[in-house]
Amino acid sequence: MQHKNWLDGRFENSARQVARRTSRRHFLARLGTLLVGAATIPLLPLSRAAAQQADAGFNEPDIDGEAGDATSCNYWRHCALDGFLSSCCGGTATSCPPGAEMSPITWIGTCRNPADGLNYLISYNDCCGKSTCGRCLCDENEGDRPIYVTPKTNDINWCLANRSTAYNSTVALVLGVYEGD
Ligand code: ABN
Repeated sequence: MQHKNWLDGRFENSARQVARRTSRRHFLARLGTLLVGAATIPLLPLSRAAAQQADAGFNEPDIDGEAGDATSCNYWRHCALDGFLSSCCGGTATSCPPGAEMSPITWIGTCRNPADGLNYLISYNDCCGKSTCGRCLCDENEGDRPIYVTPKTNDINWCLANRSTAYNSTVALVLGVYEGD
């Protein structure tokens, strides 16, 4: 029997790798992964919750006590807001400026309201489709996490899922009382 030399071995390995990568089975496996991945995106609770808000306007729960200054970075609900305040850009703390569209995906923070001492879950939706506002830039990072904890990362342009990815400003929507520890 003839022994394979080093060069034969290298050729054989790379030929096998090419065959593996271009096989029908490999293609179908990749396609399957892609389809399953795409199908699960709308199942994400964040994505669905925020899409409803963006479509239907937003009703916040009743919150006791003084409302505070919505144009200030120190306003309690802005505790994890990294971006320009919609309320300084023609919108309000809960609505985007005219002509801007709310992002259906968001990041979530937990902020304490000093007026009633309760912690609230806050959804930070970016306002998209208009050029950057440039007023009231806040860099509040309470509970901010690295990018691999996606729903808690505030340093991302969440307009990436919108028709226009242009970032204008950000709103802070109170989702409800945080019941955790
Ligand atoms: N989510 C606010 C934002 C937008 C663009 C870039 C960084 C942060």
